[in-house]
Amino acid sequence: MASDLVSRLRDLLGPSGLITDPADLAGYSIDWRKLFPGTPLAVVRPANTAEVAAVVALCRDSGTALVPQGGNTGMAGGAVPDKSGTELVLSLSRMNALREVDPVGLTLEAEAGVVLKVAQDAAAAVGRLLPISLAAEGSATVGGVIATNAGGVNVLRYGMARSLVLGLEVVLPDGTVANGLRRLRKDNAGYDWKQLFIGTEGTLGIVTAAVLRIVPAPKFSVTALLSVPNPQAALDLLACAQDELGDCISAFELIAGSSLQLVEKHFGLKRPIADGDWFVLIEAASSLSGLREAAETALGNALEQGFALDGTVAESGRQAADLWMLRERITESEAKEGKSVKHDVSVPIPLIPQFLVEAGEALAAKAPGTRVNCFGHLGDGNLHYNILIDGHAPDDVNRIVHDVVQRFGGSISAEHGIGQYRVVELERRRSEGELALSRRIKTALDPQDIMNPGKVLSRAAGPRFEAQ
Ligand code: FAD
Ligand code: 2HG
Ligand code: ZN
Repeated sequence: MASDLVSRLRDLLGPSGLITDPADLAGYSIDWRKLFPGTPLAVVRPANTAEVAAVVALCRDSGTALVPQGGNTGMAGGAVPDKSGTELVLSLSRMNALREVDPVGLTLEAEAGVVLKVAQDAAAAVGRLLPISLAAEGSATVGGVIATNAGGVNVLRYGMARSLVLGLEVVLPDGTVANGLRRLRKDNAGYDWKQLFIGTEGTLGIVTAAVLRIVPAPKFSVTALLSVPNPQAALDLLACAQDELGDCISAFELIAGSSLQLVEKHFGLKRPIADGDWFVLIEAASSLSGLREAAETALGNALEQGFALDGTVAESGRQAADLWMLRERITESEAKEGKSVKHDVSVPIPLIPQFLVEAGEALAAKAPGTRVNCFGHLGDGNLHYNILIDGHAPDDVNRIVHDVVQRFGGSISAEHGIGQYRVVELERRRSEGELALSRRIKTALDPQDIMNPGKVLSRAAGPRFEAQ
């Protein structure tokens, strides 16, 4: 049966569209954190939407599970197959045409496999900005960013990936192509069905192409690194900066001093200001002059009121990039430091200082010896509250932190998604009504449970099929 499918796939896609050699499968089989090793039946690399639809139709007819994969930079193990040797990985890597950049209509149309950085550069080449930025942008793809509803460092100003998607083309689990590649700002004609495929991690269909919103590129920007006495002062600084700079603030990142120490230890990068417990990396951008003066006024006020203790403002693009490098190297430094459990959490912004106190207390009491690596997008209420577990059981540490998150009315995944990493925790913490609704949507679109099964929701063996 499986060999019959593989030979049909070979006929359909030709030699460059199918990988079966175990050595070549390796790179597609495991997530970058090496937490979820899998064994694919094969990897298919269709060259266009029609080929994707034909592959999906073959999978539908044979009941074969499919796992869409973009750049495989996801944080939740969503893009890799299980160990059964029966799941097909569908890589979008050959669908990498950047179709059009429209600097007047402010749109960019790209196939799903286009690397985010390539799309950003294409927008920049005509003086426009694709306003989504994350440390994995050199490998993450347009399709993956949409499928995970990625966030990154500019959400504060421009929103998450969802807010940038104007049009979408998807292949449904029965092989139907839904082409909604419209370039419209306003479109209330019928259901806005594209929302179903944004952030659902390839469990409802395969994104094959998208039209994204771009914006005029700001001409001026200011980047500053400040040390702050505590997280509450960081919030006071945010309010102070918002009073002076308004919606020009494009990034407001909180970084623990211990996170910068990891970056210094593993990459030799030194912060240009004195050591401290907490830091804020702030960026503002505008096309109107006077930004730097406004930023200096805001920072002066913050220093005067004691919200900031020390600070530096980048004098050049190079210095700004160096400040950002301190922030962007944290993930890799954490990986080099040891085994960690990631918590990509959000809580209401004003509650962040108290959340940090209570999460710290819970860990000290129940998992002594663990170390916190905390950094993240303070302006969005999203912290990466990662724990170097030093011998403790990952699931126990996970529950301790998520219990506190739940008490604060927060989310256990602000931007990275659920994948296979957080399925149990999601099902533990979402209300029954919300889970029932999610299962109903999944069953309606994918009654055979062939589209990335076991990701986001647990496999269909139980309630989904019983409900039919
Ligand atoms: P993959 O990892 O290949 O896939 C992710 C999920 O999407 C999987 O479930 C997969 O099945 C599905 N998928 C992929 N392509 C498609 C498609 N075409 N159709 C349907 N489903 C698809 N994320 C953030 O949100 N913010 C950050 O700041 C951030 N920083 C990161 C920094 C580093 C160093 C790294 C390694 C990762 C970071 N991430 C961040 C996570 C990751 O980069 C994003 O989730 C990104 O959007 C994933 O894109 P990808 O192409 O690599 O997707
Ligand atoms: C970031 O903000 C990413 O840098 C990665 O979302 C976070 O490593 C992490 O946990
Ligand atoms: Zn992040």
